[in-house]
Amino acid sequence: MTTAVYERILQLFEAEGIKHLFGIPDPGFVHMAAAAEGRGWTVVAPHHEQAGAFMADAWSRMTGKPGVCFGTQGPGVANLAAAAIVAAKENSPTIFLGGNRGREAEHRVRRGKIQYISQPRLFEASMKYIGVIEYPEQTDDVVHEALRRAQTGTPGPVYIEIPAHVLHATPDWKPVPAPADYRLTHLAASAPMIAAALDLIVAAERPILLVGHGTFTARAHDKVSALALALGCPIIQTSGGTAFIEGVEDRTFAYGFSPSAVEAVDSSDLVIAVGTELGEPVHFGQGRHWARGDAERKWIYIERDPLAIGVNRRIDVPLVGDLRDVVPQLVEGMKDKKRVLSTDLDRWIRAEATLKAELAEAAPRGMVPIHTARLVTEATMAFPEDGVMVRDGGAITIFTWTYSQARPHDVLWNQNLGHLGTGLPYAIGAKLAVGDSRPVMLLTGDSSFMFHISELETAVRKQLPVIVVVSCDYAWGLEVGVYRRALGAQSPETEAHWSTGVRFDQIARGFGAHGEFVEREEEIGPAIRRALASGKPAVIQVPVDPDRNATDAPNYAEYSSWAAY
Ligand SMILES: Cc1ncc(C[n+]2csc(CCOP(=O)(O)OP(=O)(O)O)c2C)c(N)n1
Repeated sequence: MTTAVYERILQLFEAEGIKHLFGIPDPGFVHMAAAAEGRGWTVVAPHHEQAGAFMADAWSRMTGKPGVCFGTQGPGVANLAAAAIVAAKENSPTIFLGGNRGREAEHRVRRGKIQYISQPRLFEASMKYIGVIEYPEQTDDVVHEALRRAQTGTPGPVYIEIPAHVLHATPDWKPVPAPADYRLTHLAASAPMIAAALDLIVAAERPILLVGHGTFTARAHDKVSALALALGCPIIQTSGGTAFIEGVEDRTFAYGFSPSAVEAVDSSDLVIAVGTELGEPVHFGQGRHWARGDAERKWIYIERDPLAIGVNRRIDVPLVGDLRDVVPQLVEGMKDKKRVLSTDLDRWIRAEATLKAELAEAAPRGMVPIHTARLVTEATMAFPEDGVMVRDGGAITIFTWTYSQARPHDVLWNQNLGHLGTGLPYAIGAKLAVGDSRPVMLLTGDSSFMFHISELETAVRKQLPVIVVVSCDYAWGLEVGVYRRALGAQSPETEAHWSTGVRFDQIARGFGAHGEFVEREEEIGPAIRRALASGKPAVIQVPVDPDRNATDAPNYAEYSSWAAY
């Protein structure tokens, strides 16, 4: 066998079901990229390595597998370093591959080494593992350790450096092992802990399920819906877990933003928390909406990392394990148990439906430029069947909490770090994961869209018909309100930092995408439908009233309460 290191790495990833690669090829990666294409992989060259890493992250979120991106020695890796911070904060098991010159450059005592930096240290703060393949024979060990660490415990990014001198070596290889041969692929909770959890469940009168980001990135939608149905209880979404699970959409309420959620949380006597860090946006499960009844309320926490237990709050029954294994254990255990189903659930469901209908009416109509609340209402009413929603921006994101009329089964946004510019790359990565089976729609602020607008070309080149709806106030919307509140005055730089003449629809057409400029609310839905019918990537630019966008963000007090805990 004469397989080179670069191809062996691909074989090791294939064993994990990975066949997508994101990066800008250079001499260090051109062989790997070509070999990947030859092996039937999809190779995507973005216009910025950071965007490539975001695409890999989104692909991972939609498949439950690690995404893989790469950066060329020096500058490519420098661009990846910022994305690594984002991946770490988002608990994303993205694998970052870095090229580098041969290892003799590392300790060569010279100044002015061209396109060379000592790269591993750039990632020390963000990576769960850093491995340099110093010798070709270490390839399997390093790649397996990376796959192991990225996917064990709390998921997170890893960095593998492949110096030029090992890339083309062809040592003898053993057969490629299956994942279960080198890492833990299942982790069920212990029987006594499951029994203790079932005792709490049977004794509870008003249980709730608190569902976070991890539920969706683990692709455990069905398993968690079975638990919600068995419990007969509401699902409360964390700010990271804003998707709706098929079949139980109507009993799903957003923590803090939905009065039904607030009432369900306040009156609950048992919380079963799944796929969440219990972070600041849920007030650590103990402040604000939880405060009343906190001492009596019981907690079951399903979590992969034993070190997370008891940190943000006291946990009565920790179920340490992979939620994909533990949730079915609970469902199975409940089969022969009698449960009284919540009598309030129907009332909460009706209240939520009434509220959503009232909000759809209340969102101001007839304004030109359009009110952001009306844009969100119309765009989410036209949200395509079984679509994947991607969110990016400031004010538009906050308006969406309250006004969204859609109940997407997957929502991607940068929740933990709040990193703008992820929207278009996430949409592209998600579309690559779902293919033709599901549409993908991004709702974004205009400034956020500008970060990686060049990736429209990538979407066109790779024939990925993502729909982008741009809320356009020609400013850093949310920050305009912040400046006004802080300074009591307008700030030239936040309010007029770019020309009001920017035409995203024309930019889109310039890239070969479909573009529409929509000034009237009644045109938003038809424009989204035309965009879907075009079969192309599409940008729908909707100018919004900049003052209302800056100052009318609803439920702002709830949003700003996050950091208070
Ligand atoms: C990378 C990054 N830089 C800066 C910020 C701070 N920030 C949060 S919201 C916002 C304004 C976003 O403006 P826009 O995309 O136009 O959305 P809008 O607020 O108008 O909906 C900024 C600058 C951030 N979250 N991320």
